[in-house]
Amino acid sequence: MNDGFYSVKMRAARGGMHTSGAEKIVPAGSVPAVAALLAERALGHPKGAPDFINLKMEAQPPDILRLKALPVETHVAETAGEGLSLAARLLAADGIERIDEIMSLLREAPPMRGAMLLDADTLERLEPDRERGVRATYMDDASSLAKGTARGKNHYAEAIVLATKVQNAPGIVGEICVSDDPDYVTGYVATRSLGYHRITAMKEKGDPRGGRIFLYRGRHEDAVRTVDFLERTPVLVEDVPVLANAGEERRFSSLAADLEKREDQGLSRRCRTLSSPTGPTAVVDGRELVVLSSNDYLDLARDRRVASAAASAADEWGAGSGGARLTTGTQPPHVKLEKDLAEFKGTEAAIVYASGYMANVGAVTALVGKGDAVLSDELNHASIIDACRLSGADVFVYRHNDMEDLNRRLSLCREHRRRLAVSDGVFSMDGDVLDLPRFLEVTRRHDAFSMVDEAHATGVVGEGGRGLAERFGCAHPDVSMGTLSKALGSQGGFVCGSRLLVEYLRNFSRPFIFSTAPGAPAMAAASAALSVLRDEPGRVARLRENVRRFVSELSKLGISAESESAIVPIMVGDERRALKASKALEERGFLVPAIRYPTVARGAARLRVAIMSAHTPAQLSAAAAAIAEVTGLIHHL
Ligand code: WAQ
Ligand code: MG
Repeated sequence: MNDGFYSVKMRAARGGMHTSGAEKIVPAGSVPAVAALLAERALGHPKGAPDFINLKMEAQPPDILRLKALPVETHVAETAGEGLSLAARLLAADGIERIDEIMSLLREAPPMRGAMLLDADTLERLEPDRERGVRATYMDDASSLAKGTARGKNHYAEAIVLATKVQNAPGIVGEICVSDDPDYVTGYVATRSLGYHRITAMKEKGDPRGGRIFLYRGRHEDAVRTVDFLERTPVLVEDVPVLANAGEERRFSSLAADLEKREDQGLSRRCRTLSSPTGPTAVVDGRELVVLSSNDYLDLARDRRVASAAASAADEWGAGSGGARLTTGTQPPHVKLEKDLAEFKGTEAAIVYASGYMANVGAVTALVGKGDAVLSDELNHASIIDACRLSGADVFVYRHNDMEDLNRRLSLCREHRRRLAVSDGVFSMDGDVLDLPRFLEVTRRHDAFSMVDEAHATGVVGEGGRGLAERFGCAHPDVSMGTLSKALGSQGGFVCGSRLLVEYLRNFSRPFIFSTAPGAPAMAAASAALSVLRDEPGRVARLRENVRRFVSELSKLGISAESESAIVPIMVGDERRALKASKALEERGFLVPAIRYPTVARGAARLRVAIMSAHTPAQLSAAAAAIAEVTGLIHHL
């Protein structure tokens, strides 16, 4: 058996009219299969069953020219006008002018089987047969067999093979292509140096006119060599880039466009990798930075007692729980933690969720729904905002920490079945604290449920870090939500409240019912953190002292900041400036994130400093000095 290559060509017609055509270059052994496949393709063509099929198989020389596929770039054009002017700009960038004239030649020519060959500068037509045009042939994707020969027509793969051969032909400087398929509006321009630029709209849908123009520079008498290369020299094209289908391309390019817009607005986000345990310092990109952005306020995440509680729970109970709490996911560490949390807060009961976000969504959506009212502080955390929206209740947003406004709005909600007022305890981006006694007074007056998110208050606010009720010496709200993931150094969220409330949430709270229970290691770690907190209340005092020290250092440097928690915002305003300030701080050795929309309002970007009990006085004064320097420079950044 012959181990060379064969060209296999198929051409089919019906009533003298061309219906389909295709060509392959394949090893001898594949010829029968490919011939069968192409016959099948001809017979099944949507233009109708052919009455004539020509299958031609020709041996090729063993040393077939192999060419690397042109690089591909796709441009989304919304209209043909947009697409055509983009095509013109691209070609002009490679020295091809007179595009308007070239385009009208393409549009006005009668349908041709091949391409026009034009002098790129004088626009003279050089093709020997003007009715047929120049047909590039004897070419294939080198890997088409490995991929399995496509049954249908793959416009893209065939076009990239053709364009690659054409741009490698002597004298050719560019190509323009518009499909003659009325529904296929994607076309392309190609040059050897720019590559293959797909443009998703090169004509209006429904327009059957299409065609190709090959642009040539050189002596006209040499054009015969170009035509000979295109029509006779076999070529295999390697590394044809795989492309998603056009619909997918369009779907994803709409995502790419949104991302680009965010980038332009200074709003794009990336995850930084900290390649060391969380703590007051961390290694980022190989450098040790002072971390001023961790919620691990009491430095408990890496505390030996906390971390080894997680490790031994993993040994004893496994890494994951394997089930939802109501099915098979409840283990002794879950039960113990809920008891510990209730005891810590001084409530009857507690319920644990997989995250703080879920605790908020779980509590709010269980308590209120259609026909109910939920009242939410305008600066509440995103998880509360989402919870309110998801609940289906009527949502009323009241002015920040304005109990008069809350009172007024509650008095307009008498007709609702239930009322729930929900507020952050410590506002996560501003660091200020809810006036809990007044909040309780107003909600009680209107017979509304009160809910407070103590995510940033737990371990921080109150003598023993027990939160707002401890700090104000008042009762708890009906629903006291908190998280295990911040000062407790673990992972998860919780709600403390009455036994009735907790039983209700276990039955009606969808994120509790339908999530896998967090693993025993996270539960055991949180229980260990609570016991450290009980034994070492000095940590909370040290944190408070650090915040006081940092704020007073800042004020000595002329920056007014204040905080009743561990969060100290430094207002910047403009998003890009905040980003630049954050970068400048990182260059100086401090990790301070720029907080931007949608976390805070547009134009209210800020540096958000989070203090830890473990920061040293030296770290804090150096940080204050760097912040003063950078914010002083900010208008020049
Ligand atoms: N050689 C020269 N010209 C040709 C050839 C050929 N082998 N085949 C077709 N043409 C000319 C002919 O005038 C056609 O009317 C015109 O090109 C368009 O051919 O998604 O489908 O087969 O990246 O309709 C381009 C975009 C699709 C692909 C092109 O062309 C993508 C296409 P069609
Ligand atoms: Mg066609």
